[in-house]
Amino acid sequence: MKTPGQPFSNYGQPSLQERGVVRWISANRGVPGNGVSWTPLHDLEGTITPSGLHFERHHNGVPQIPIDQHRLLIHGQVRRALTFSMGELARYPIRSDILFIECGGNSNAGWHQLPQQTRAGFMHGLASCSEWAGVPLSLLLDEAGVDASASWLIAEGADAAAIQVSLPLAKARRDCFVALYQNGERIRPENGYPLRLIVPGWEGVLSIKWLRRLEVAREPVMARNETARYTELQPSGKARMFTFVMDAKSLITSPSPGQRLDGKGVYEIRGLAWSGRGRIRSVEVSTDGGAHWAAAQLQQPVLPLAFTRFRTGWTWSGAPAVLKSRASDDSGYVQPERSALIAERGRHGYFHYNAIVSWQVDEDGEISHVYT
Ligand SMILES: Nc1nc2c(c(=O)[nH]1)N[C@H]1C(S)=C(S)[C@@H](COP(=O)(O)O)O[C@H]1N2
Ligand SMILES: [Mo]
Repeated sequence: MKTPGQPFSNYGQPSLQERGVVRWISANRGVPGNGVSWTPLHDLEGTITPSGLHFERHHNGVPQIPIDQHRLLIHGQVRRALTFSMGELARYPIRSDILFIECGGNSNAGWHQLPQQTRAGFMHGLASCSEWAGVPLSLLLDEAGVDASASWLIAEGADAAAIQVSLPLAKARRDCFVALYQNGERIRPENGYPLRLIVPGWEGVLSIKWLRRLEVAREPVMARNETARYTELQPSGKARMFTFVMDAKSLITSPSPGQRLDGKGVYEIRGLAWSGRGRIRSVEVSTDGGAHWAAAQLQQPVLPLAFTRFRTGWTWSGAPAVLKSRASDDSGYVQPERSALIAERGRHGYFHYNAIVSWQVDEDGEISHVYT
């Protein structure tokens, strides 16, 4: 208190003492620029993911795009094709929504035979939640004049992956938008600067980053990532595809593996829940491996298609305990136990793993991931 502090800065950074709170990067060595980075959900509170910690999934690196040269093209089955500069787009009415984005491959280590031992965010953190602001697609589609014969929208990004996805037009009109802003500032390069598609509640792959082209079409494009990927063989022998919606999931972020309970006594169990179908209606927590459940408190406001924070008090006796959380959404969907998910989907799953997660607390207060 006896000397002045540090000078001001043009752009703030977290305290140096928090430098351990970072994304965990898993790069695909064979393919340059291909990989993921995970949000450290276990180190965060509240529901908004700081932009610098938003998870990343890149198929071919992060393109550096000059905002004044970038254009969005809307064409295909339309009365007239349209091209927008970013400045022109910014003159349209903008709306903002707090929404999660989750990769369809998030939590896929849950399909492994043995429970993976990593920090909670490094298994389930291909999911993040931001306030996204941009122009509703319905406005732009109406201006282009969509042909009545069209029922799909094909979106393409400007990265070297040339990734394309197909989206039903009805969804595009209902709540999709092209975003220019993330958490109040321009979208970060990693998350799609200067323009990205936002497809609320559906597989992250549909939210095309560095968006350059929207084609109104009669049929889906059947690109590699919606045929060879994002399809799964079912026990019936048929493969499912276009499994767009992300089902309800919940996760206890604290206590969680890598943290340690410091002796018996009172703790708060804290976690996140979300659903691609709508609002989280309830989250139940069990501290005895699923024998008994009690409703946790939901932090208000509970927003549709957004992270919802849940919390509940717990007195730890010092004896081994298994902690679980179970989310339900307003469509009536209830997050399944792992055994039920496997019974329904079989053993060829890779995407859409959303089973109940179990953390075991041992006598020393150490926490590990278990299957029950
Ligand atoms: N152009 C482009 N868009 C893309 C991708 C990509 O590699 N290129 N990855 C997709 C996938 S699989 C996901 S899960 C989300 C990840 O968005 P984020 O990196 O902002 O978290 O972007 C999607 N959009
Ligand atoms: Mo993804």
